[in-house]
Amino acid sequence: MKEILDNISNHDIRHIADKVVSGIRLTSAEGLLLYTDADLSLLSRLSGIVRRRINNDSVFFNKNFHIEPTNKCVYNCRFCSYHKPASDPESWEYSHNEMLEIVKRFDNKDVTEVHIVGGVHPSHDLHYYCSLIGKIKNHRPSLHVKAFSAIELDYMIKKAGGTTVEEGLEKLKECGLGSIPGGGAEIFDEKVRAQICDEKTSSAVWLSIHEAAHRTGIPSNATMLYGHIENYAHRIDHMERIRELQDRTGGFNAFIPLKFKKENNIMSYLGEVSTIEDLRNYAVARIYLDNMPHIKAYWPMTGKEVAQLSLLFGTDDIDGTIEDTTRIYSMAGAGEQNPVMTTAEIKKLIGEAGFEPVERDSLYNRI
Ligand code: V47
Ligand code: SF4
Repeated sequence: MKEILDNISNHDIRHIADKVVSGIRLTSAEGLLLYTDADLSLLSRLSGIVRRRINNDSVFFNKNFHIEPTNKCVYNCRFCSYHKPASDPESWEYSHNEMLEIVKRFDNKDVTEVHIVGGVHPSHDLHYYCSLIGKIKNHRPSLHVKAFSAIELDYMIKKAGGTTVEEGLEKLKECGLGSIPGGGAEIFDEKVRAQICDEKTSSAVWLSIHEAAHRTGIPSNATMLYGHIENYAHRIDHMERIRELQDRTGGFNAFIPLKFKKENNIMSYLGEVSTIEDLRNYAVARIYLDNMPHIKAYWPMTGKEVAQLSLLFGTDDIDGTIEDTTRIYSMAGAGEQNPVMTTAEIKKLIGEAGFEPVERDSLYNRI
């Protein structure tokens, strides 16, 4: 390592690298310098040091499937390729029975998790979704239900009325909610948010819902939508707000960077950032978020090859088998049109990159 450090000619980057090697937290100014001034090979080395410190050579995956209850949404995020107003002929929604049928399709498979996210339906409230989770858990008690972005939670709890966020989350937990996915975070900077998703739940409320979930004993994930109109300072600000909350609660399991995909949305004109940019971003996230247990490369979005490459840039989780049950990302032009990976394929992908594949449950216990 000394040799690597000695070869760094930029004085500031050398100082940052020294701090990373010594396990000292970076300031936001230093995080920004990593984005702007560090070369890719150094980012790979430094993120590798942090990932090994936290996760050794393990790369985690799980066996899961998705349910997308509806594409009807009261909001109109400019980057979204999925939502439709309730009056649109292309809008759809599943009934509880139809969603239970999806769950039953996996009765003979050893999946451990169902991931449920969709649009923010105008008339479905907390009671509707509690009842759905209850029916799923009744049918298959061992299945972990990871469900509803903070945006859906904000709306469904307000819609039901008469409960605080914390009480609403308690109720969902009693019905069987196991954890909360990381969606809806986008970019926390208020000016950027106003331009890409002005009607949506604010950054402060997103963070307060996750904080309340952690207080209630419900773990969660955090995402960041990057590669659109934001700049590096916005990304560092986003990660800083997550790092600060994680210091207080320790309730986040994973951070998932999501690259903006351009198909079928009104921000298409922006194009997409390169794979190199994705790798830089994974590495900076791994280095900056020193208190985040896992950095996830979500392969249905990145494609299998970029997910594999990202393992050399700090990621240690590639999500799951998916079983061809999600369309949200393929509609935006993501790499995988029919996402499904067998356990053998996942293990091969991880092994080829030089890491140890570890099947996990939703709370990162080894299976
Ligand atoms: O919040 C929407 C993103 C998110 C686009 O917690 C887009 O394990 C790129 O949260 N290009 C929802 N991204 C998905 C999500 C998620 C995904 C995987 C794993 C987990 C987890 C959570 O999808 C939204 C938004 O940021 N998104 N449109 C688009 N055009
Ligand atoms: Fe609705 Fe989510 Fe799409 Fe925004 S990103 S329009 S909240 S489905």
